[in-house]
Amino acid sequence: MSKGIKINFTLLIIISIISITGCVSADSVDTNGNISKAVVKLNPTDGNSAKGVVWFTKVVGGVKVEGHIEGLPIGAHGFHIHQFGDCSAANGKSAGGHFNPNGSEHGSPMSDSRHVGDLGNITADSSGSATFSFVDEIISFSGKRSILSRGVIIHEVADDLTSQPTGAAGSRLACGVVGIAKN
Ligand SMILES: [Cu+2]
Ligand SMILES: [Zn+2]
Repeated sequence: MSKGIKINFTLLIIISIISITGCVSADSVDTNGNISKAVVKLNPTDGNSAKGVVWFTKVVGGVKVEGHIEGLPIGAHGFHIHQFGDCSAANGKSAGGHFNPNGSEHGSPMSDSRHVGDLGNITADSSGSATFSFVDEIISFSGKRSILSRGVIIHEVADDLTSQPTGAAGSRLACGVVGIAKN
């Protein structure tokens, strides 16, 4: 083998290693297709100002939910995964009802009986911002309970965690669709 060919061959190997590891480490989907992180960008519905981003990260025992929402009225707001990843309607109603693949009753995220999409409430401070982080044991990135491509809704008022089937959380202030995160 001539010296020139050897150098080219070495370069090729180095470039291959960089591109392979680059793909694996910079993506939230591993080589087996398992997803580790998802994200939703929430946009205000017609006439409202609530907006923000929520990240979903696979952790031991569940999925960590971390977000920051702005432009909210002060106080608690119902926060749910809804059945459809469809925010096309001006009022957000196209996202359908709460994501409920098990046909359960509406409830608190801590309850045994809840919709998969029941994530409870987020609370806005005096500046209209809500920052939150918690782990949910029910939502998933695979199978029947997968939240990928589903809708996320922030509501006008608090979810009372009891009223059927919506928690009486009022109208929809912001809507977004859960997608696979870049990293
Ligand atoms: Cu909702
Ligand atoms: Zn519900």
